[in-house]
Amino acid sequence: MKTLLITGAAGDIGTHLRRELAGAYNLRLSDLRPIQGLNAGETFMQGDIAQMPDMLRVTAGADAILHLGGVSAEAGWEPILEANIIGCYNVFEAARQNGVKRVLFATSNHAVGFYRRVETIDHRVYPRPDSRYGLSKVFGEQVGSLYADKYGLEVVCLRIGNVSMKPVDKRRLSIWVSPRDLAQLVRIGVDHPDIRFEIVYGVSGNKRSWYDNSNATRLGYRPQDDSEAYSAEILAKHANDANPDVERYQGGTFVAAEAGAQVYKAPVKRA
Ligand code: 15L
Repeated sequence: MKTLLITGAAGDIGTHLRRELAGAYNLRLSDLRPIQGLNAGETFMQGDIAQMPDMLRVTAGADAILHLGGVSAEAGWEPILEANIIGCYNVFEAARQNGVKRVLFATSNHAVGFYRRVETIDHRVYPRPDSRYGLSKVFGEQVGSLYADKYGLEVVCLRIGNVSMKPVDKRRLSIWVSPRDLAQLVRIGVDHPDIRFEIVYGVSGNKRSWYDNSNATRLGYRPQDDSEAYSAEILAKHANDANPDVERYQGGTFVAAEAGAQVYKAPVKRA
């Protein structure tokens, strides 16, 4: 059975995936925070992604890495720099040094959050990060591209929408991913025989999706869930946001996540 290292495994996504991937792989869980209550098939190795010696230690002997670790929302530059830029680089570089062939990188819808909601975008669009957090995710995708082209790593970038048991608001109806659909994408990422560098959207088969996820379909993804089942309930509770920028752009509040910031009206299409 393959050993899958999950960084940032103590977080919400890691916790969902531990449950969904149980029995599929030996799960090597890593995080700064300790994880209590390990299940059969799980081991824990404490590590700080910002410290290269830690990453060399935790990645050694893994068959694949799912890199979830880092800051998971908009924040100041310093924590983003340490965890999402230096930390992300360390994970790819440690994988290379240890001969771990395959890396799945948890990127985000916020790498492309300045696309408008009237647009449908695929895996080939130019990045349009909506925040320093989104920018760090673009950086990680490009580290993956470099390491695939230069060193032959097999890299899957999962542009994750919002993971939860049910979509929580109107925006999330378009970007929701159920834990079992995300787990299916992870399994494709770990086990598909023919991967070089891929970007897929980590979303369920949502009727209201802003994404053309044909690259995931090509790799065999067949989502089981669709947020539409929750739309009546959500839309009865969630009106449009009072801030038109939050409503206009796919990234929602992340486009305006700075005190007093004016959002420049990004054009629908760039020249
Ligand atoms: C993300 O990338 C975040 O990690 C998550 O906390 C949510 O904010 C999600 O995006 C979202 O857009 O809902």
